[in-house]
Amino acid sequence: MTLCTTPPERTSVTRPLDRVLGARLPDPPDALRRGPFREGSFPSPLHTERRASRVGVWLGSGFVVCFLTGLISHWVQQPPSWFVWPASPVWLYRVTQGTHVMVGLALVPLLLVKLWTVYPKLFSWPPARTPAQVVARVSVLVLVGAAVFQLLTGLLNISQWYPFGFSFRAAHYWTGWIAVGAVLTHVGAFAPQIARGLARRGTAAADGEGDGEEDGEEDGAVSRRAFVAAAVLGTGAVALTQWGQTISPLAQVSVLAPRIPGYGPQGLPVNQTGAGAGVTETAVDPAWRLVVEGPTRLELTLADLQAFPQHTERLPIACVEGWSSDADWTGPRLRDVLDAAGLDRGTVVHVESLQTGGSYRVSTVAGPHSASAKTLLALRLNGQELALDHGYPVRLIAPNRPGAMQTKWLARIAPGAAGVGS
Ligand SMILES: Nc1nc2c(c(=O)[nH]1)N[C@H]1C(S)=C(S)[C@@H](COP(=O)(O)O)O[C@H]1N2
Ligand SMILES: [Mo]
Repeated sequence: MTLCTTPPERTSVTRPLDRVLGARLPDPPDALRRGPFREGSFPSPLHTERRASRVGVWLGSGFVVCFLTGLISHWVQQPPSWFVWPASPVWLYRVTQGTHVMVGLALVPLLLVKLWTVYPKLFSWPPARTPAQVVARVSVLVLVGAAVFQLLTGLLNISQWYPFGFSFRAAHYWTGWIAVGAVLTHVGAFAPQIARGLARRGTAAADGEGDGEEDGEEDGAVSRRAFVAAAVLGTGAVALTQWGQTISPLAQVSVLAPRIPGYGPQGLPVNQTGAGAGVTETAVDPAWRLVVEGPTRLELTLADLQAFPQHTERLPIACVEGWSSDADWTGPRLRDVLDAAGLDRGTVVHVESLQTGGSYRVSTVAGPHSASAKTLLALRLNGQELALDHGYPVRLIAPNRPGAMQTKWLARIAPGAAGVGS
């Protein structure tokens, strides 16, 4: 069976699409069958159902993993009313988001492989013979468009480059739904081909079947083995050069990863500097106070915060971009400070930064995190006073929470509804 070199039907049989349109579609004139439209212009035995479906299984599974881990990340940051994200285990978000980014990066070479396997289909003629083929082809367009969009915006987000005018998170979230819908449509539309492709044994003859390329090793064509090797190497190269931002032992070889665990002031990467946030003066102003709204309104100095019982917790910063890094954080428990302000255990609060703009200047601390003994107003990092770039004089650090919600340079804490202002 072949995907691309089926001889065009030249018989007078009525084709389903002709019936729908009420007229017989003309066959293309031979003069137009040039270049890639020529019959047999894709002799490589690699453009097969077997190859397309095998790569498709990997690609499709990867997309589903990215979709589910992406949903989690979106819901944690913007929770629907029914969604509860726990404060423990402390590493859970680190794992789901690390998986999201690592799998997403590995999908880039896989998508290229898949497109290469099936691109001759673009030149098949006539473009569709049945209404089902029209649906199938449109689903491919949507699928490829959505997949390219997701991988591209994901990559741009990792490099913190936002050349587009829309919100990254909203666009990535909605396109995720489109992509997963297109994957399901695609699997449905191509079910017979996929079933045949997966049932086929991996012999060269099977790959070349119907092509008249039984040996599959024709001069100038890529051999099956070289093809698989290239796909595996490409994916491996992405893994090695990027995954070090998530998996520390790979850090030395991850030359393309923008942030590496353990590197940065006080042994921790910085995502937004004090200068970048415009807080270099306000953060060191002697008039600085941390305001806590509640039945008893507090205006705390740094010394006041140091006078609370101090606790140390080892917690990761787990950025949505995939990098994560453990650190020892020391400071009062958020719940002790809320208690002093007369607020109930587990009150949902907004924590606001000194920063006057930017998407991460406010975050919401949901009930489980507000009540957790591990949620700190950190004054110290890895045994030293917090560096300005890490949030001096005080930052929030909570277990099992995206880095984007570990707000730095705190100015005010106020009770509020869940999901607002994050
Ligand atoms: N006020 C404020 N807090 C912030 C940010 C910010 O831009 N402004 N960036 C967040 C992001 S995206 C991450 S990943 C963490 C990183 O913390 P670090 O720079 O101390 O490693 O801080 C978070 N806290
Ligand atoms: Mo982040």
